[in-house]
Amino acid sequence: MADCIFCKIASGEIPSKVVYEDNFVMAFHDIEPQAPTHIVIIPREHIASLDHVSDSHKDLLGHIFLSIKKVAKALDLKDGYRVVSNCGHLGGQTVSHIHFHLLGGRQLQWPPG
Ligand code: IU
Repeated sequence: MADCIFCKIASGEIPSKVVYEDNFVMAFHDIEPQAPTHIVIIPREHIASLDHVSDSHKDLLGHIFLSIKKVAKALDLKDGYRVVSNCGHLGGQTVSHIHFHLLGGRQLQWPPG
């Protein structure tokens, strides 16, 4: 999508600190980390949010979660981590390209704010 910042990151047009990528997903360091490790995982395909996924995305969603696990292992988050997808305005989503936050490296609290 032309003016989507995460599409531009996925294409390499905007640089990012990539930790993992393949044909379907990209994982990069969040520019405003909320934990010692804060990675954003996105599909290369533009999907606006979790609310916009359909049956046709089942394989992709599975691939995203397997990639998250791979990244967590590569970054040695063996004591635990959190995966979050903010969806829509009240969910706190600020970038309209579906993404998953991988947070770790400190004791995370519950509930989130
Ligand atoms: P949110 O769930 O939509 O609020 O998450 C968007 C995240 O993307 C947020 O944590 C930003 O710091 C992060 N981010 C980024 O890493 N690089 C960018 O160029 C932009 C946002 I714009």
